[in-house]
Amino acid sequence: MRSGRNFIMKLEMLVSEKLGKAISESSNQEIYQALMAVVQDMAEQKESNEGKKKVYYVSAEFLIGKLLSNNMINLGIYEDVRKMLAANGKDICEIEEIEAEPSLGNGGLGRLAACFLDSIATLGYNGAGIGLNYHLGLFQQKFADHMQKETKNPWMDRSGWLKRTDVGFPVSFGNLTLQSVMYEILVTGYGNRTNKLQLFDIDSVDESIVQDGISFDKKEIAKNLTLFLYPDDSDEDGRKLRIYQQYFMVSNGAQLILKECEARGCNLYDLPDYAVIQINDTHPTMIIPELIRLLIARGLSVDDAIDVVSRTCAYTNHTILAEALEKWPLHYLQEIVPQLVPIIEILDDKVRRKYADESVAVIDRNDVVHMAHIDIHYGFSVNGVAALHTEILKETELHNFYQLYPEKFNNKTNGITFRRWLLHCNPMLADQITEWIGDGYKKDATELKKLEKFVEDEQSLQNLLQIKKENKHQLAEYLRRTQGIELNEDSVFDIQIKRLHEYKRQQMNALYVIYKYLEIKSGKLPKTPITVIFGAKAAPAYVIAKDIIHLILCLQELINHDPEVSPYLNVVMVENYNVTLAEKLIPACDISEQISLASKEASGTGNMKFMLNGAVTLGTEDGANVEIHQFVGDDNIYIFGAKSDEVIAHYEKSDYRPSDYYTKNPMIQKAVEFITGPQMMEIGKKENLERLSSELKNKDWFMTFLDLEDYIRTKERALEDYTDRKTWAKKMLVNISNAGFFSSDRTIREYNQDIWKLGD
Ligand code: 26Y
Repeated sequence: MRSGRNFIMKLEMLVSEKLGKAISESSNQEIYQALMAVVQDMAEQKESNEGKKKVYYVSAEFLIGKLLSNNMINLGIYEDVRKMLAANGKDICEIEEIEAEPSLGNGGLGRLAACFLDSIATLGYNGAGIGLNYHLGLFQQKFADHMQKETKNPWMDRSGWLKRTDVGFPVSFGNLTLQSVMYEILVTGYGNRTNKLQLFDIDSVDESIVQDGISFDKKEIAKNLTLFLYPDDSDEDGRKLRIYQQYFMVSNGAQLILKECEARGCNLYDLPDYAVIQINDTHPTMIIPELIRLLIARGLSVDDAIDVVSRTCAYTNHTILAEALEKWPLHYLQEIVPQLVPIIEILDDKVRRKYADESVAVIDRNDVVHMAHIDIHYGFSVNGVAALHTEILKETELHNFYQLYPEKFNNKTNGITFRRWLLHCNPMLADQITEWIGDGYKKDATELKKLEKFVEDEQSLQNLLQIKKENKHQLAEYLRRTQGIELNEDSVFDIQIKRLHEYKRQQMNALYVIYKYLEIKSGKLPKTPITVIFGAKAAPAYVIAKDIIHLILCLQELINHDPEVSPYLNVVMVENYNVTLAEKLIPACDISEQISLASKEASGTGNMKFMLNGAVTLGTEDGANVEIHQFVGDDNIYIFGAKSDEVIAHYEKSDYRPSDYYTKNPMIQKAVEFITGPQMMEIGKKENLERLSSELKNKDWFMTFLDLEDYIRTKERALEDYTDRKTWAKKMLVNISNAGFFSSDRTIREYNQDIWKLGD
C-alpha cells in the first residue's frame, strides 16, 4: 500500500490538477468533485477479473450509500487524503457531507446487495450488479405535526459517480418499445479489483411530472419508468408500473448477459459455463422467461432453452411474509409483457404435467402467476438468508417444493462489509483493534477472535468504553448540528433503526417507553438514564406503520418536555433514517434492538453491524439473532420472547387472541390505554392513536402482547447490567470478537463455493 509523505504530495498534486487551483483556495464542493475524479481514475486503473464465468447479481435495489470515503478506504488512500486535506485546512468530514446518498433501495435486501458487490470485488471474483437507475431514490422523510411526510429524493446531480455508456437495448412492452441506456458505477474492492454496477435507464424520464410530495401520473410509462424506486403499489397503476420496471430491468439484463457471454465465446448451449444469475428475491424473476424467449429467438428449441436457463439461474428468498411474495394476475402480464405469456404458460404446463400438487403451480386456478414458483422450478438453487429462515422455508413456507427438490435448497447466512461498517464508520475502534491484534482482520475477519484474550484486561476494557463514549459524543454533536436534537451523552443509547413494519415491532419498544414513563412518574427512577432512539421510514401507503411513527413522535414530545421524566428517559426519532445516518448511529449504540416476532425477520443485517461495533443485542430468537446468540453465548446477549415454533403454531391454529393478554395483564392494559389517554390526545391526532390502539387490542397480528412482559423484564435486566461497566465492556468485546463470521466476504465465498462456482 502506498503511504507516506511522497504519496501525500502526489495526492495533493492530482487533486489540485483537477481543481486547476490550490486546494486551500477551493470550496468543499469543488474538492469533492476533484477527489471523486481522482478516485475514479485510480479505480479504473485497477484490474478487473475477465475470467470465463461471471456472476450477475440482478436486483431491483442497490442501497449503496455514499461512495467517496468508502472508495478511498478500499483503495487504501483514505488516511493519506485526510492528512493531505487537513494540511490544506480542509476537513474530510465536511467534504463527505457534500455527497448525496444514492438511496436506491428500501432496506435490508438493497443494502445486502451493496455489501455483496463490495465483497465480490474484494475477493477478486468476476461479477457485476444489474439494476435500475432510479432518478429519485427512496423518498426523503420529513416530520411535520408528528407525522411522516414524504418528499422526493434526487441524488444524481449531487453524486456524480454515474457514468453513461453507449450500451443500450430495445425493450418492448405490449404497447410501446423503449430504447435503454446503460449507466455504470465502479465498485472498487478492498485492495483488489474493480467491478461494475450496471444500471439501466431511458432518456425520456421527466422529473418535472412529480408534484406535491411524491405523487405523479403513473400511466405515462415513457416519462416515469425509472423515475422512482418502487412506486407506491397501493393502487393498480402502481402495481403495473412495477411490472414495467421489472421487465425493463430483466430484459436489459438478459440482453447484456447474452451479448457479453457471446463475446467471450459462449455458444449459448453452454451459457451455464459463462454466466450465473443470482435472482435477488422475486423482483427479477421475469429474467427466466425472458432469457428463454431470447434463446428461442436465437434458434434454441424450447426444451433446450429451458434447460440452459434452469442451469444458469439461482434464487434467493428474503422473506416469508405472504404479502412480499409476488404474485401477478396473468392479465397484467398479458397487457404489459404479452411476449412472456406463452413462455410462462409452457412453464406452467410442464409443472402441471409433472406434479399434481396444485400448491406448486406456476399459474394458479385464479390465473395468478406465482413468481417464486417460477424461480424454484426453473432455477438450480434456492437459498434462505439465515439458518433459521432456511429451515422455516424447508419445513413450512416452501415445504412442498423442498419435497420435490431437496437438493436445490441451501442456506447462506447474510453478512455485511466490514469496510463500510467498521473501518469507515468507526475508525477509532478499527485503530484500537489494529493496535491489539494487527491488521490481518481487515482481510480475514475471523481474526477478530484474537480479541478474546483481552476480556480480562482492565485497561483494554477501559479503552473500549472510552471509544464508545467518544462515539456517543460524536453522534450527539452530529444530531445537534443536523437535526437540532439534544442527546444526554451520559445515558444508555438504546437504538432501533430499520424500516418501520409491524413485524419488526417498533410498537413494542414504544410500549416499553410508556411503561418506563409511568414507572418514573410513580417515583421509580432508573440508575442510569436511558435514551430510546428510533430511525425508520414507513411505506407511504402503510397506514398502521405511519400511526406507529405518530405514536413515537408524540411520546418524544411528551417525554422530552416533562421535567420530571426527561432527566431519566428520552425518546428520539431521527428524521430521514438512511445509510449515512446508520453509519453515525451504530458506533454509538449500547443496546441493539432486534425484537421482531420470531420467524418473521428472515435474517436482519443491522444486528450484525451493531455487534461488530460493540453493542449488545436485545432480541428474539429470530433470523440471524439465533446465530449471533450461538456465537456469543447466553451471557453476552439478551434473548427474550416466544420461539419461532410457538409463533408458527399460533398462526397455524389461529389461536392468538390479544385480548387474552390485554385483559389479564394490568401493566399491558395501562400502557395501551395510555396511547389514547388525555396526555397523548392533547399532542397527537385522535384518529391515528385510536386506530393504532384498536389494531393492537383487536388484531395484534405480530403478537406484541405475547412478548411484551418478557421484553420489559429482559430490557430492565440489560439496563441493570449496564451499570457494571466492566462486565458490560466484556460483553462488548465478546460481541466484537465473534463478529467475524458475519463478514459478507464469508457469505460471498459460500455463494461461490456452493452456487456460483466461478473458478479463478
Ligand atoms: C414486493 C415488494 C413490495 C418488496 C420490496 C422490497 C418486497 C420486499 C422488499 C424488501 C425485502 C427486504 O428487504 N427483506 C430483508 O432482506 C434482508 C436481506 O436478506 C434480511 O436481512 C431481512 O430480514 C429481510 O426483511
